[in-house]
Amino acid sequence: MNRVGATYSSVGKELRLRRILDPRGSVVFAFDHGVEHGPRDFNEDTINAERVIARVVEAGVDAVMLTPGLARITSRAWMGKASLIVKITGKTLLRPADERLVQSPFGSLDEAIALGADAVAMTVYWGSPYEDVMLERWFNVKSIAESYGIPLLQLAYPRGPSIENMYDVEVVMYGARAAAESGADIIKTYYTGSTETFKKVVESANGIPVLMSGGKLRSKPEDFLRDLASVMEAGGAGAVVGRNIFQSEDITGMTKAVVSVIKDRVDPGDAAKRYLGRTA
Ligand code: FBP
Repeated sequence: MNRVGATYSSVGKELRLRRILDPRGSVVFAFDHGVEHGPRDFNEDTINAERVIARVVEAGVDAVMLTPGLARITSRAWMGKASLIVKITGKTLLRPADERLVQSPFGSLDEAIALGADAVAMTVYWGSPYEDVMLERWFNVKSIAESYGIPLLQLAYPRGPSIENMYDVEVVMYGARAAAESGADIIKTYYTGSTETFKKVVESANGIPVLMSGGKLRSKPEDFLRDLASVMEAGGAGAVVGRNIFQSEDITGMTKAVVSVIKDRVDPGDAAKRYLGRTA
């Protein structure tokens, strides 16, 4: 293949993206909840991050998305076994409610590179009164990441006082389009509730891969697996899942079920039966 137009950084970016994006569909394990939500998300077992990550990685995810500090603490669990996405923005629920519409810097591009990251993740709350602050940081990181060939994953979350329903298809489409126009290499956003509507989100991203954001633990795992199947049918590139995996009664089984639905298009009911022992 003629690679004459390629630059060092375009080759580097392609190499890194290949480590995350499986053409069959990608599964990324998000585990930034210690900062985003705090201890309420964990139990006595899952408070040990390395133990959780080891199980999920063993069960076959493509990548883990961690804060720089957690990547360091848990490196034995993922190193050489899954790709690393370092998330360098964050906020805690300890801050006042009206300050939660902005994510602060939570690490740097340099730290992510030092950790060997395959991509860097940053949140933009489209529609927030602090949109400009988050965009300024996004573009500062973007311009340097571009020169090093580091892909940027954007958590493109529409949130703000003028947004009545952040899962509304037009609103999610808007965020996905804006994320694509801001130069995101991978977009992570909300599921809009149906294949038909999620197709529009994928179209809105104009070819930039769209990953579904997991969301709160569903009471029935089959329901979550059905959403994943719908995302794949809509042309989604996979999912970034946190709570629906690590808050599951069977972390390994749920990870395998998620992987099988996304990568092998196993029927959600069959996956729940096979990996979680659920009966219809
Ligand atoms: P989940 O699958 O648990 O929803 O994780 C995805 C994620 O984006 C995390 O990366 C982040 O911690 C959390 O959701 C954000 O949650 P919130 O909607 O409360 O801001």
